[in-house]
Amino acid sequence: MKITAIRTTPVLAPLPSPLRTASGSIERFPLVLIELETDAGIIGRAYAQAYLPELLPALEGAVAGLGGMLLGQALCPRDLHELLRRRCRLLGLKGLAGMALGALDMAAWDGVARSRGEPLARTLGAELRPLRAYNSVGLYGAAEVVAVAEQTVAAGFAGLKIKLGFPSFAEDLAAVRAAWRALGDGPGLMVDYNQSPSTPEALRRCRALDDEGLEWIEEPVLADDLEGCARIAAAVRTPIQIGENFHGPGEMRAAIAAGAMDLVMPDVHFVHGVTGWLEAAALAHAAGLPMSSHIFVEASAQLLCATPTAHWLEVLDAAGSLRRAPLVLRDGCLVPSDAPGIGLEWMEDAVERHRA
Ligand code: SMN
Ligand code: MG
Repeated sequence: MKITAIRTTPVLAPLPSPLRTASGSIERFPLVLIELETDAGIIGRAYAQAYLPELLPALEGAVAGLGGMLLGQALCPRDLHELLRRRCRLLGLKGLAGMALGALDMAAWDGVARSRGEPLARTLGAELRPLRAYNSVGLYGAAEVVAVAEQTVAAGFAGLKIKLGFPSFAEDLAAVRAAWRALGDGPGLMVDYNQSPSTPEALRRCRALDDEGLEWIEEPVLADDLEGCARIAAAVRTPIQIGENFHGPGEMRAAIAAGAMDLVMPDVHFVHGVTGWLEAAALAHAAGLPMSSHIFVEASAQLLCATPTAHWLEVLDAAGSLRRAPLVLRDGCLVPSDAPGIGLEWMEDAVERHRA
């Protein structure tokens, strides 16, 4: 089976509500939808995301440019991954090049699974199984977070992640305690600083949160401050979680070597796709690190089934407004799609409506 075409569609996918973080707000998710077509009529689907709408044209250009290198190649995801890694050797695979690699890799693996008529997890040799899921939301003060926590309980999630990083720690703590009161003794609670505090301030705030019973504290410092993150992980009992900003498995390997965290959560797109995720999952297994996902809920649900140290699945449904199949949540777990591939079928009218 050979690749005959790569099509890209830029969209601004609406979210149910704006996603405020201490490091910026997202109103609509800038996505590049990808179709990788083969001479057997199979179409592999995936998407890339850019956070910033202003970068959507550049991301689409990177996907189309690297995608063009795959035309005429056999649909063998590992070989395609290696071809692109070699071609990008001089440039490096951080930023847009790595993001394009990751998205094309996902589309290729989706195509292989579709050609076999099976969900991606089975192509990877794993059986589908329910995955403990948490509701991932934005930055809410103590007053607004109550309704969000109540909705989380009503929806049946096993956990809730709220973002922190208010100007004062008192506001952080008030939001945590208000969320806990509304959650009751059911779901777990995680917090995410999105790299916003300085390292000294992060150490102060993480120490002050240490007795709040949190599942984890995420990205307390800048993603590339591995030494600072390691100091915080050593200083507090609450698990420190990072990973969404690992650009490729190599950055995860460096973070493990630095002892930077207690938990990992690679982003399947940034970590260079399914191929990169599988390398990351092996690193986590060897290091004994529980491994969770970051957005990309559809692909992550398939991949966590094939991840030895699978921990939590994040539900922040960036493409939900465009996707035909709704997410299925049961007993605190997300039930992965059993459709062929990753399970990405788009509502064409919604895609047109939200085309960038
Ligand atoms: C996050 C940040 C920005 C967009 C989506 C998600 C966050 C997370 O870091 O972990 O969900
Ligand atoms: Mg995060």
